[in-house]
Amino acid sequence: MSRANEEVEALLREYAELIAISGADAFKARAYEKAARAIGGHPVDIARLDAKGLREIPNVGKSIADKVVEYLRTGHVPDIDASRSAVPAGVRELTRIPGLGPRKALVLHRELGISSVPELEAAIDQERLRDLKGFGERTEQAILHGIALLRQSGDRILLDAAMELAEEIVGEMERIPGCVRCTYAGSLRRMRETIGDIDILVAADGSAPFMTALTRLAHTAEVIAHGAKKTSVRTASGLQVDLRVLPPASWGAGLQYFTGSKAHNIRTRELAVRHGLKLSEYGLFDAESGDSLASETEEEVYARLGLPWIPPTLREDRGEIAAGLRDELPELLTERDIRGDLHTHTDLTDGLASLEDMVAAAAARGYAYYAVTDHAPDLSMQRMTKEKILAQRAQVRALDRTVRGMRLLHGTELNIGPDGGLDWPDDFLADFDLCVASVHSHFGQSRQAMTARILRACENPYVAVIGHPTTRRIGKRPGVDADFDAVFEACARTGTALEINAHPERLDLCDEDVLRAKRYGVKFAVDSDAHATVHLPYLRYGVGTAQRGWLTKDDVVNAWPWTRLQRFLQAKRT
Ligand code: DGT
Ligand code: CA
Ligand code: CA
Ligand code: ZN
Repeated sequence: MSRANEEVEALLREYAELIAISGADAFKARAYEKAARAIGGHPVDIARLDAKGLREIPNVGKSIADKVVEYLRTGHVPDIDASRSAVPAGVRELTRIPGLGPRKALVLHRELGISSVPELEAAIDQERLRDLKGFGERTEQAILHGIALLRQSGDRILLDAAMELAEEIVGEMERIPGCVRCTYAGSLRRMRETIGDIDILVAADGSAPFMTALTRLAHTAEVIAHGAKKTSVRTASGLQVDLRVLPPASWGAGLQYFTGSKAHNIRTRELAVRHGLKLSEYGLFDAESGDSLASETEEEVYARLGLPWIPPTLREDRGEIAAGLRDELPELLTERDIRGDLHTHTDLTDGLASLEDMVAAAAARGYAYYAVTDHAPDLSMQRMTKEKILAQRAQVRALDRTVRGMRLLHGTELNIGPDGGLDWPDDFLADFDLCVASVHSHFGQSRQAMTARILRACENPYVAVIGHPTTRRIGKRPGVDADFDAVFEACARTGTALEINAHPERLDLCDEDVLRAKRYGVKFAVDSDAHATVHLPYLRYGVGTAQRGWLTKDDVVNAWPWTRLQRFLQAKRT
């Protein structure tokens, strides 16, 4: 996705939030939010568009287009600056609490003068919220839970945002003469779902030009430390970037060390000690003589410890060293193994792109099959009907005949109702090629009710995939409370795949759940849940999560050839 599109998406979202907080005009706030989404999902770099071109994007009218042009030209929009200064900073801080919307934040500020998270905690403690209209004990509990979530995510950012920035920085470094190697390390190389800071490594004989380049990046807002071994900067969005320049001869040892995780490094160092060796960021040395034994590549370092090279996504001290010593590391799923996407949307519901555009973008990715799964009617704002979905099916069938090399599947994303019921009767579901079923409402049910609800969906013969099984949104909404071990067992027994939703804000199931579900023999579907053509590449983050869950291509149904996938779908139905 283009940086300008992303920046403007964030800006317009912020403006929508400011409008909502000031309580002004709900319609206007909604209009800005829609425009933000449309620009974020627009396949063309908006920096190349004029006002007229911008207005051709759905949901972008004249006033929004003018603001965008102004922003792209000057970096500011007076109206947005004005509403920024009109809303107290404390109120905006309150809206960062997951589950606390702008309306409630404003009431807390107006009625109780609360303008920070600690003040809010104190007010809850003194039971001052209960007298406010629309607040009660349940709200208090929800807010406290939201505050805990906020603290937990801290200042970490989502994987995709860190990845895009890191790849750009690596690109810059590689252009500098003298750069022998460059890559990102740390949690990003391990594909963790959130990133604390970005660690960039360069192999070169001299460090100065690289360090200086980092301090001069367009993104750099503040230089935290500028040295010969390490330089740290902070970007305008508050993210820290650490750059280390290593001598080419110790590249492998440095990369191994700075990739982590810390827990994995502790294990590898212990192993070194047992062999009478010493492992550091500079190399693997003989503890007595001090002779260097390996340092240039990671492979050499691991080999000298009696290990195969361990993929970064496994380096979390979850048994990878023991498995490596037994030569039993899994052959991990890669993005190249993925043959299709089984959960995607079009503008028939809340997607931004037409069926034709989504299919063309999918075909360009080289997929062998592709499922269109628009929302079913129980998500009432999507206004789906039987007629509409059948008309889409006819379009899909017609298109399928013209697209070469890629098979189109017509599916739907069903809503798992509060009692586990689905949108349409079984005989109607039977005519879809594939149904994904997901929870989209009633998130607060009891554990018992939620478990029974999901289990009932698993038992339905036409449900092939459970979509985003926990429904969490990272840093925004916790997952639902259910007995997922029971769900995993049911999925394995009924032949229902569990989704690894690759949207960077979801990554649902998460790595640890994947690892646990795999032990039950569950199969998985790694899907983009794309609502725009530019979302299809999110798949890589789902693959990262699958790797962190130790999955091989045998575990993932959309890494299978069509005939095997078809057998899987049929087996459940019969
Ligand atoms: P993050 O930034 O919080 O998302 O997580 P990491 O894993 O990127 O952690 P970071 O940036 O503090 O350090 C990068 C890597 O450097 C880390 O994964 C392992 C290594 N490292 C850093 N500090 C230590 C340490 O005190 N001991 C050991 N063994 N390794 C460390
Ligand atoms: Ca890091
Ligand atoms: Ca770091
Ligand atoms: Zn969904």
